[in-house]
Amino acid sequence: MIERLSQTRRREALAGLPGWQDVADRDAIAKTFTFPDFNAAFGFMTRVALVAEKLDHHPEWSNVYRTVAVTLATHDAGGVTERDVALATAMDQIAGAAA
Ligand code: HBI
Repeated sequence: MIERLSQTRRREALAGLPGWQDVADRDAIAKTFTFPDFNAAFGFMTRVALVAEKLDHHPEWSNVYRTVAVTLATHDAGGVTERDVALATAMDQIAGAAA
């Protein structure tokens, strides 16, 4: 069973993930990505979906026009783990290539 991050590790991880923030009312991290248009936003989601399947780790997300709001938590652990850091890192890389 994977473990939730320590406070120290979580702060360190968030410091390296620009735009990602703690969610106020639960143990999770979140970011809203904004793209030039819907096509770029949906392309991002498509590419992330393939990575998520490969990692067997899946985002909670919603899309409105050219924005994608993402929340990450590891449900099996009841909070934020290295799996969320890995998926957040992949999302930032993919968004950088798509924006
Ligand atoms: N995605 N975010 C998230 N959290 C999980 O705990 C999780 C998941 N995707 C797949 C998954 N767990 C499976 O490994 C288990 O439900 C078997």
